[in-house]
Amino acid sequence: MSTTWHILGAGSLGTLWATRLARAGLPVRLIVRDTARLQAYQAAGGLTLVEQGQAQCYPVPAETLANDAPIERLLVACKAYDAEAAVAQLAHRLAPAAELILLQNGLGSQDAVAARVPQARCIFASSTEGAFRDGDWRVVFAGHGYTWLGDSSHPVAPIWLDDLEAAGIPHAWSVDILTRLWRKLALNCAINPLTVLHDCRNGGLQQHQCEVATLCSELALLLEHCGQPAAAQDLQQEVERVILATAANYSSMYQDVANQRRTEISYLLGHACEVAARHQLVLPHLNQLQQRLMAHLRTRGLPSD
Ligand code: NAD
Ligand code: KPL
Repeated sequence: MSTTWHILGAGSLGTLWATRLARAGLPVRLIVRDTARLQAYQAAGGLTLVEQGQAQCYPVPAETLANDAPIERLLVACKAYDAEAAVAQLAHRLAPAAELILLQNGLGSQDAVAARVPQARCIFASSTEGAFRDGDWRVVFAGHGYTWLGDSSHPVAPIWLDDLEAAGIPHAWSVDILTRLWRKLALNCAINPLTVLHDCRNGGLQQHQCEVATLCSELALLLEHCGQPAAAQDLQQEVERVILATAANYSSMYQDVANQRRTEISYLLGHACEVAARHQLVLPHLNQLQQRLMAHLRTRGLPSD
């Protein structure tokens, strides 16, 4: 009998994972905040995944945070700023050898979650898949990608990677997951805030090459100082490549701001600046970027953390 996948966070990525696991016949349970959300979910009849224009509804069973059945495997699919508090509400339900898979972008939230549940194994993930909600309990699979998973304190891959194989979730076990997360964080720091401040698509940053290059050199310095030299290698070239390859797209942070949604700034640029300060590393352009972005968010009435 397979272990149940509990999914915390019925948003874009949570739904993308829940529906594919359920489609493969694996046991999945969705965890929603409260009875009102549970009733709304039950009225909808399940989670809908839209792929290549085709919508399919999956009646994944759901429960509230208040349910007290033990949890052995938990996919944490909340935003970085919600992850720690959401997991804290479930900590008492975790079985002794529970495993958590943390899908959050950026860095900082994973360590906060791990500190809340020291008895559990926390597996970090970095995903390039793309999905967005086009209605309550409805998600559009927008971009095929890959998910790397890893555990820097215990490099042996878990057997449930077979479930991901069965569900058609493209993935790989990574022995250097922190390097991957730092590299993605650096890419996001070099691109996303500037797209917000210059009000442009990723491709618009081709008009701001000097600014991008200066940020890349400060980010590379930071990565070298915090024990991640591999993540620093050819950073600027990769940033330029991503800007070209995604020229027509709006960055995720741009989309958050445009839709009046809280950003994950504290786990991206905020985390970079915090780690730099801890290493007494002076990175003036990165700090100035953080200040400009925070001021911009405040003028839009959005949280600056
Ligand atoms: P989302 O906002 O669509 O979904 C998060 C869900 O978590 C929401 O439904 C929210 O209500 C729920 N939630 C928050 N706190 C909760 C609580 N206490 N109890 C129950 N539910 C709770 O977010 P998303 O886009 O799926 O992103 C999740 C993470 O994955 C982010 O860190 C994001 O950066 C990362 N990511 C997203 C994508 C993507 O394409 N969407 C791609 C790569 C990485
Ligand atoms: O991941 C991204 C995002 O928009 O969050 C890219 C496309 C790499 C830009 O930083």
